[in-house]
Amino acid sequence: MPEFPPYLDVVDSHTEGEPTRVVTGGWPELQAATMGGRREELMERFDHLRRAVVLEPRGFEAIVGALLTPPIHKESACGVVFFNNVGPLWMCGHGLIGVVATLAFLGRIGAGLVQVDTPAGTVKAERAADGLVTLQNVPSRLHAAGVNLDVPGLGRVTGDVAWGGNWFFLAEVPGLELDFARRHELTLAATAIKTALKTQGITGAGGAEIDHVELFGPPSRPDAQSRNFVLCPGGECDRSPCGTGTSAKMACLHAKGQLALGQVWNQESLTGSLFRGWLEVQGDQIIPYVQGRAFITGRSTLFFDPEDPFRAGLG
Ligand code: PYC
Repeated sequence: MPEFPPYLDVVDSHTEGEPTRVVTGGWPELQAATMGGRREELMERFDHLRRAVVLEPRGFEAIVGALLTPPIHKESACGVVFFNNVGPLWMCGHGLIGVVATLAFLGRIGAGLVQVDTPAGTVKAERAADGLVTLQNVPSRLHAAGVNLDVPGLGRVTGDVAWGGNWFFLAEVPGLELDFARRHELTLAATAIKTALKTQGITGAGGAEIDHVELFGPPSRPDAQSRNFVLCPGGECDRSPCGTGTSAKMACLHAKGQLALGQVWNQESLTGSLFRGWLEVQGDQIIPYVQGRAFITGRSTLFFDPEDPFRAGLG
């Protein structure tokens, strides 16, 4: 059995409904010099701690973990490696907003601009005095438009492949009601799409696995343009509108001439919460901005009793 530290300090929050657990202390320091290297190191050396933090009995499958590390760039406040119930993420929009709220809660930052290094690249966020966070995400792009998939049980599904800090397949599937109460049915449909992507050899750039599926339908809020359902890599759905997913969506709309630079896109989630987003251009890159709010829900210390058969998590 790999070694456990005596304890881990964590702060819990949710961003527009989606939980984040930030590990603020107790995790042995990662040695890799790059954020990509730290992501690998987390998988290779500390998978037992990833599982222990986010899985039952200490967590549950929708929680995204965020390990704070020293920064890579001297202008950054910290680095962060995100992880979920099956492994590390490249980037996480709701999680980054949760990290900013957590740093503010701990008194490590005030209102204003903060820069954070992630495995997908360095991002910036601005925290207003009232707690609203505006994330400036990594450059996002449409990778392949109008991809046809034959999906058992659903038939022909046409969608786009895009990068928003994670890889997404984005589609509208008529007949599916995007309601939190229907999440199990939606999860089955999105999982069938993910399986079809794999069997039909459809990937992101360089053969990267498309590990998020995002389905769209009409909004229920008058202030939103669209409602979504996002299947995350571990089979859970995002309770927020998904920061990287909203970024990918805006990049697709822009590439198709349906969203101008600076035009606001209000993305509603499956739970009715909202991210406000827009795009800017920097050189030849499209930079998404995503605005949302996180609330601190707890602060605790996790213990790993050597006698506990489930100290490395369940499942
Ligand atoms: O907000 O980017 C996001 C995200 C990814 C997975 C869950 N949330």
